[in-house]
Amino acid sequence: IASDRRQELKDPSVNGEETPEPDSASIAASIQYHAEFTPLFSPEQFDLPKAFVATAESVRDSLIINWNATYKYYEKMNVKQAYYLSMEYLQGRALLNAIGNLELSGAYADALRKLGHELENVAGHEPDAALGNGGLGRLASCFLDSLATLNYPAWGYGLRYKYGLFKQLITKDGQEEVAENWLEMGNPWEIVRNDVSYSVKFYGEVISKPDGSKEWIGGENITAVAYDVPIPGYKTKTTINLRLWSTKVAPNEFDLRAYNDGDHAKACAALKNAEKICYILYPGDESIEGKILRLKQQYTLCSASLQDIIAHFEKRSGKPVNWEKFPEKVAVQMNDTHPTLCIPELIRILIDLKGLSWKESWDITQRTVAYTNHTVLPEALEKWSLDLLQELLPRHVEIIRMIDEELIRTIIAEYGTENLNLLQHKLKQMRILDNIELPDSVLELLVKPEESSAVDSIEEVEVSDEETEPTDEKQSEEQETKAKDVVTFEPDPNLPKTVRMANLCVVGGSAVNGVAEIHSEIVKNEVFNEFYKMWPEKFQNKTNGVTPRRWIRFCNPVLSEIITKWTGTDDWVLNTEKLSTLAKFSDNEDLQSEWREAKRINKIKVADFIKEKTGYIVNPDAMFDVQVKRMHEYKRQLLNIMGIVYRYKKMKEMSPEERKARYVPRVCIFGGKAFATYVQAKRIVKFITDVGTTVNHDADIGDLLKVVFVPDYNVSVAEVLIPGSELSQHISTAGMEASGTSNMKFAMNGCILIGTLDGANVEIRQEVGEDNFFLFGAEAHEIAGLRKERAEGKFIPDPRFEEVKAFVRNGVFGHYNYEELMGSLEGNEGYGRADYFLVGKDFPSYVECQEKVDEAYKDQKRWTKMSILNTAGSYKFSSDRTIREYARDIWRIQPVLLP
Ligand code: 4GP
Repeated sequence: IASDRRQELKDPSVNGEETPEPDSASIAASIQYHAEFTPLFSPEQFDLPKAFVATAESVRDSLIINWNATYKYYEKMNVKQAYYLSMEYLQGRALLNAIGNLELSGAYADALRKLGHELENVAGHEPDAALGNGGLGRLASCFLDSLATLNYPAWGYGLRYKYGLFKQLITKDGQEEVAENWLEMGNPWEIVRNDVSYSVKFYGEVISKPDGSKEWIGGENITAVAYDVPIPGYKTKTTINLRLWSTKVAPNEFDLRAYNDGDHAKACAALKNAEKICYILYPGDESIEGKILRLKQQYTLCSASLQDIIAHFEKRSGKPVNWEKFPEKVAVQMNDTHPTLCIPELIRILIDLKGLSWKESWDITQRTVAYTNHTVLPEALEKWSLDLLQELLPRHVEIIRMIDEELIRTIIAEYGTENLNLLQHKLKQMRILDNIELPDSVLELLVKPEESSAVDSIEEVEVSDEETEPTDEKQSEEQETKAKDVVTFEPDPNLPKTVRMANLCVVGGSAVNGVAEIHSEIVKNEVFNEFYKMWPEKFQNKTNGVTPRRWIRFCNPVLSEIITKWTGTDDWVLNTEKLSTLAKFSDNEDLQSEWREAKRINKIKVADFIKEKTGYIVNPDAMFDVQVKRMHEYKRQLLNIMGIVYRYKKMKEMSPEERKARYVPRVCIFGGKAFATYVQAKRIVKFITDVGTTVNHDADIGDLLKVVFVPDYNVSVAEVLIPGSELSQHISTAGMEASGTSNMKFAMNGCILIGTLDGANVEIRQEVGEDNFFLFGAEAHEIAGLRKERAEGKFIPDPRFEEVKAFVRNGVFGHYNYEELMGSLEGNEGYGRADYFLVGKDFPSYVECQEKVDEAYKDQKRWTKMSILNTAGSYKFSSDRTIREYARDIWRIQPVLLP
């Protein structure tokens, strides 16, 4: 009946694969069909929520056709495929992106108009798929878009969190978190594959079998089920897959007897236990239960994905399976350390289930897996308690011990056993197992034959400082002091025994990459320096990028039209090098006035949005100055707001005429979520909103200064704010921001950056030109010295900074206790790390740089030229460029065009 009805409605997807290009009439029919048959809504209405679901389902039909064609072709050609494993994907909304990529935006807009709705309003009813926290998750989503667009055979794997991260409310007390129920109305983009499910085990024990092999048995069992989200490429039929795992109770685990006996809690325990794994992203991990849950999440992602990847490989390769070929057909990328367990999991499957030897399995794994590092913050380099891991994944711990032993042997082979001091240093830095005794077989290597009968081990050996290896001044100094100490390979009973996941990634991966040039240097020279010295060839840089489809073409249609007009083609969406053509017109008055007009249209949208979300009315003729990103001390939203307070204070001290002449009117916009347990970040949110409350109601100031905190920053909010921004702030303490990607989006949209020499800012400044970037602040190589100076009490703060702190302490922004916040910017005992992020140090250069921004803005011709040159110079930061580099240098995959 449904099929007949579809015929009647002339649904283009009914008659199989060869469908004519859909026109607005056939699209309208398809939307009507889905509206009629969608079970979510009552029949009489066709309101916006229903129109959204029906429209999305009609788009999904086209995507499924392309998805199937892509899948079948890859099967047939048995191509090498890359698999991106990530705990986070910040997909945002999909409707406009999908129809844009299918080049059906016009046809869909017409069809919906026929049915009484505007496409933009319908699209606004889609909830954001916010399965991520920050940059790392959004990068993964940009990569999927580029992979599909460039026709690379690749899939993403992740988890289907029921509630995502959280929804941020801004109240008078600052940030409040509530669960984000993004699946409440169903998700029209996903296709549940009940036939693609895998069993995932926890706990239990490992038994040795008579033939010497091992088996992991018993424990808790759950089932991971695949939910596929089709990812369409731009102007191509290639549609790849984002496979998200959802967890449910394993068959036969539901306790029917308990249920019938009335013990419902007991009967449902297994059910809940399985389902809760996929409730939220990053559950609080202060408690032991929280830690177990996070580990279970990570292992679920790794185990289900690898079982699936291996099943594909076996199916495609036929019998008998030649496992040697596995790395020629499969590349696995670990997005940060969260999927590290895929290393021991792959080895476990190969040894225990496929019967390969340790040597073969280890070799295959190392050739298959690669690792991207996204942060240098020590607290983010994951470490798990050995005991916890041992209990939850006993077989994996055995395998990790084998990898650790293999590593120790490699280190010994490289550096010898003569210099035990040096060896101790290397093992301390590089071992995967931290503070854990050396395996006996290794201890034997360290004991000279004549000593072996006298001592059981060489836990304590006196060494002389002549044997140290002075690689550089700092190190030789360090070693000199240590050389006088006793060398010991015994664990310290007062320290925890842990597994260092990042070290496991470096050892197990074929490649390790940072995400911007400066960050990759820090990765080599600081974070993983000892590994770099041993395996320099493993280390690479892959500067991040963002998709120009979502981040200009679709979110900024007015600017896109101008770019197409002035570059003479819309080809720039695929070949961003074409953007550089704009540079030669940067002084052209016609282009300049069109450019300004586009910005104004986008600013009006931002002003409307601000009014809707915060109630504040802002003037679209003011400069829009934006800082949107996760709330974190190193990103220094505090520096920004302290600068604003300084500006406000100066304004208050001036006559109205004076301040009008001196300052450009500004709307300072903030957005970003603070992690629920991050107290200091939440204090900063509260501070920003309090400053806004005072400043925005100050009649003396009027439109000269407004401070707005936009709640619940996410992909869709970014799509509104970025096109309408003029200045954007990327002001992290140098050396701490791995790359940043919103800086790239802002530059692409003709927004001028104020920033430190950090992350990708360095490369953006190079590309757009030094004159078109507002630079300030200490550089990465100075930071350690500056922190030392601070700690020794030698730092003398600028009087302007002292003035601002005193102003805040006077209660100008209300009676909330700002003592902790202000105190943290001083060397005071008891306030944490005493301005560890060097806000006080960079404050004077920051406010002086902001004065230059005002001067530049007063000259609108100059400003517009800078803006055009930012777009023109941003072409390198397309994720298409980044993905080509990963494909060429790490995954070794080729584009595959569907016939
Ligand atoms: C982020 C980094 O903080 C950011 O600099 C970078 O651009 C982004 O990854 C993508 O590489 N890191 C995270 C994280 O999101 O959770 O560590």
